[in-house]
Amino acid sequence: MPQTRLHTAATRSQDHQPRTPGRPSRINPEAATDAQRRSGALNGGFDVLNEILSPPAAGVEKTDDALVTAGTAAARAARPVVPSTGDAVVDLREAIRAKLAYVIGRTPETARERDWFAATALALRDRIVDACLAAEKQVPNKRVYYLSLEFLIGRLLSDAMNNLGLVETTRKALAELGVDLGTVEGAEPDAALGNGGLGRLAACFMESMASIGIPAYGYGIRYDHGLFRQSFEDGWQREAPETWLAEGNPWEFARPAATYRIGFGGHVTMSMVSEGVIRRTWHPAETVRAVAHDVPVVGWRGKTVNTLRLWKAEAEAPVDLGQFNGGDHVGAVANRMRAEAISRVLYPSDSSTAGQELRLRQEYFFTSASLQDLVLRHVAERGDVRSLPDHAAIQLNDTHPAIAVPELMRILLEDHGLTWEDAWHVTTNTLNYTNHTLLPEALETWPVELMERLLPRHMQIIYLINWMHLEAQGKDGKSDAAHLASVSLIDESHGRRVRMGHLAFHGSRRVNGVSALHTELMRETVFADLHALEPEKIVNKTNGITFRRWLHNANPGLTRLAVETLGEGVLDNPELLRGLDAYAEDPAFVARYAAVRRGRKEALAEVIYDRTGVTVDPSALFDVQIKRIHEYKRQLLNVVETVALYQAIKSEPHKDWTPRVKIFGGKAAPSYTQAKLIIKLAADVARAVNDDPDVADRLKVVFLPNYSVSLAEAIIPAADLSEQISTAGMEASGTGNMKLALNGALTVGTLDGANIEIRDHVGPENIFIFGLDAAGVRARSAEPHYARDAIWNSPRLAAALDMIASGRFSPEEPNRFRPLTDDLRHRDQYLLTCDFDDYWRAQREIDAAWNDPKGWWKRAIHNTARMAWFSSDRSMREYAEEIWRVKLA
Ligand code: 26W
Repeated sequence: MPQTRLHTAATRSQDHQPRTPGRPSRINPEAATDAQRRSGALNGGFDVLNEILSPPAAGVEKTDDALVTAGTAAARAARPVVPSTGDAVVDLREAIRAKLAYVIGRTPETARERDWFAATALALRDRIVDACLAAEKQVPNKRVYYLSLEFLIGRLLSDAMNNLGLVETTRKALAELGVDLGTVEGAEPDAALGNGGLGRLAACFMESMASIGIPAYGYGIRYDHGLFRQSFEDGWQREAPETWLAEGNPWEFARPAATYRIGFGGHVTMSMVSEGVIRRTWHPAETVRAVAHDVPVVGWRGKTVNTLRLWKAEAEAPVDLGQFNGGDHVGAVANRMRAEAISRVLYPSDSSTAGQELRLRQEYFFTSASLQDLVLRHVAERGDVRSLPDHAAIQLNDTHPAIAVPELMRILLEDHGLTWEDAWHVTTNTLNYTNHTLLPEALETWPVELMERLLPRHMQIIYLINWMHLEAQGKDGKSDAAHLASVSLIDESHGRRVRMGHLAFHGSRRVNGVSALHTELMRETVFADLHALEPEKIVNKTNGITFRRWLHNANPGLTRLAVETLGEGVLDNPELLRGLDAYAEDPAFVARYAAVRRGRKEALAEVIYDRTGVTVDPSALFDVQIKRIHEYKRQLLNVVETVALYQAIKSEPHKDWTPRVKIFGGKAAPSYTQAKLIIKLAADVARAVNDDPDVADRLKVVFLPNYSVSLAEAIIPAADLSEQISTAGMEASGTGNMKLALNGALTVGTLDGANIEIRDHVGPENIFIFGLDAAGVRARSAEPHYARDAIWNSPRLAAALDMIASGRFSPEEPNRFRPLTDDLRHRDQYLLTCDFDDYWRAQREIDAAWNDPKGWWKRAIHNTARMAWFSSDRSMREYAEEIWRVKLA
């Protein structure tokens, strides 16, 4: 057995000690298990309504890190310190004080903001632990295992406080210590263990599963460095390593007792077990240890606590003493470096496969550790691995963990002695696969040669699975070469490569897309032939977002308004938001709704000033496009329209233009040259427009650096307009579109991904749709010279492109943007030119709508009122029922 559990006996006391790597932690177990914490608000009932209803004290609105300027001392001085006598507050205050002293080793006088954050998180974590330990004792009938290479969770403090009903208690406890909660929240680094949509979806799903009571584990990698930090140097994106763990992570429990060996390379031997029964055994050349680190995920009202288990890679031996003693001090740790590299950094691309060996090592590393862990748990609880499908449902988040198909087979065959048929039955009744993209460059394939070298046993298993799969085609009379080539797990057309999507599809019980359109396109395009073989397999599960984070936490003002209008039930049942429809034209309600937005726009204006130096007017229309930078998402369409608008304003400077602020945020993959050039163009256009006295504040352009979950929380409640303008058929779903609409931004969008379902829910009169639909895109792409014709037919587009190409925005380098304009003129794969005029029309319609405030707010309120279906609680219920077959209480 190449992979065995190193230790089984959990050493609880050790497990529960908070780790603060990089710093000797002074742990006082007595203080850490302070009995007082038991009398906290957990036992005292939830003051949720009060938490939401009580207006935040001045200056303690949710803040973004750049806004947190008040130092602890200043914050202390600004607040009168009135000791409380309330039990919950006193208990928490004392718990925080104890953590500060005995875990962090600081006094209130010497503590930095970051120390207060750690002490607060540790004190709250204690309150989570009780529920956690209680959950561990129960064996649920079925658990969900969500395998994802990415979990883009952001900050956890607000989430934890809110779901435990302890926001006000914490605020008061800290205030009595002279510390401002907003400042403490701002000191938490974002856990940016993901790139974008797929990673954030995994985080929303984890929160929803805990909130609706689905027993679940998330499995991923504990990257030392999450998504890179983005800065701008003269408008060019620069990347710097992100260091979220530099001062430890107070939320996590290191679990050295849950460590597994992960093998790589080596060879496979055969032996005869009995007559005719051959056993193959893998002998890896190298092994790496996967050590569990658990982050508790608290559900709404603290009912369920699930676990996000992240694996850290460690070497078998920290140092080769022989080499060290021989004087080779670097060589002595080379092996360790190679092992630890696996969990060192998140791959920063979500648009094309890196195709590098380290990526495949990451994928196998976390998949194998997770499967070993869950199989061990199952056997410990149920005795027989054959009943795995009855008690476990595994969800593969995209193809990144698709190696689970041969790995689960290997574990069942080698470690548990199952027959091939039994192992295949267990595998294909436990695994499920979610597809998140149909873009060809993002569909994973691995060279057979690399797989054979790194995972020789898995490659054998894949060959055997494929052989049986293709044999079955022959039996069904479908043995023509074209059909076999299309359904084969191996692509023979560009060298021999394993198609991870096909492997995941074939090894899963259910395969899902993430919006109605996307699922339909899966059936019609990439998986058409596999779909024809098993028409029941593909199902749709439209994405969702957790309202706790994206409404309650991000927008407490709007939440308070909803609660005051509809009652606190709206916190538990988002469908009740529908009641706001009745207030869409109620002047008093509209005034309050508008005031909430205004407050958030003022706050965002400050963030914009702090980070870019640009002054914007909060009464202008805030037009927001926040997402990864990718050609198919068409930030360039937005920038070209900005240039056209700039030209229009310049040619008629005295016209009554609707004031607009175009706000961009998003990162480009470091190697994605074209995307980085789009960022630079936005920056150069911003410089020209913002400085032009003719424009006089009627158009401002800002690119906020280092877009993150926390920045999204600051931008989304302040947005008036949401840009969802991808080429139809290319955005699988989108989830930012849901967050913005829920918070009352109107969408300008194409009929793509979940935009279509958003239109169905909010009503066509409350969304601005433009451009070609997916069928139109397909037809138009087939026309020769479509871009040339579109530009020819649109003088406005032609003029904007000419201006960019002329070097007007880059006088120091006139040809800088030729790669963009040449591409639009000659190729335009994303049909920007074809959609331009209709986009312009929609934007001018939006200008007119903005000038009718009553009409605008009515539409905004209808958006908030009608988005309940997009709660990830709904998504999770659908998965539970139709994919996982998990019964909900
Ligand atoms: C291997 C490189 C790579 C890495 C990640 C390719 C593709 C990905 C992801 C599948 C890209 C991604 O994040 N897709 C997004 O998933 C969201 C959640 O379902 C959707 O809302 C977005 O539309 C989709 O682009």
